[in-house]
Amino acid sequence: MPARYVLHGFFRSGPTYKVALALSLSGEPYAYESIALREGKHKTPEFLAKNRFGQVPLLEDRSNGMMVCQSAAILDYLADKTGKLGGATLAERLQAREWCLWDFDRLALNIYRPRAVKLGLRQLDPAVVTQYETEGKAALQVLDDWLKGRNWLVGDHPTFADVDVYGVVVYAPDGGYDLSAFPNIGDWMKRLEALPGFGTREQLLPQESRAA
Ligand SMILES: N[C@@H](CCC(=O)N[C@@H](CS)C(=O)NCC(=O)O)C(=O)O
Repeated sequence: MPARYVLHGFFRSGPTYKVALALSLSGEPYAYESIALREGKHKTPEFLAKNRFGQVPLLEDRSNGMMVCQSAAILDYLADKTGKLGGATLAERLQAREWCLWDFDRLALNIYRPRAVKLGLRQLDPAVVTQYETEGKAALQVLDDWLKGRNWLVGDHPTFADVDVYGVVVYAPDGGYDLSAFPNIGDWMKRLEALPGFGTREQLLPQESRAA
């Protein structure tokens, strides 16, 4: 029987990695559809019919035909469907969502954009990059302070908040950030990397499509 989920994504996409990581940590097999962003495959009528924003990741649930976009919404959906990584209570679920919203507001772009510049995927005025870096460091400090004396972002167990934020922080060195300045983040990353089902970007995001 084919896998229930199809992840449509791009191997260099941080938000795609978040979803692949949540699926893997949840022990959920998935097919992978590689979307060639450089060829504009995400802006074709066929893809836009599945995701109005014309972006990856997109999660297809073959059991009910649902197409879910925006990585944080996908993580929330998967927690609902798998019963994993969703927090122990409604309060924890809400806190996990709060972290995801904070992440995209304060952390993600400040890391992803300087990384894209370093990889030659974007060209930005150096003053803009400096602004991203200043705000990125401030956000990393908030995260590091929160993790002092805590194993996980929410409650006593890993949730999709950890996956969401890890899926950004792991790209920070590519963006020129020195994570050794944030020891609590480093310890937390090691804890997450030790979880059963953990896979690196390279392990979870192939450059080619993969059936399952
Ligand atoms: N907030 C979205 C961001 C998704 C996103 O930025 N995707 C990028 C790839 S990493 C993309 O599809 N870029 C092409 C575009 O926006 O046209 C999420 O978390 O899923």
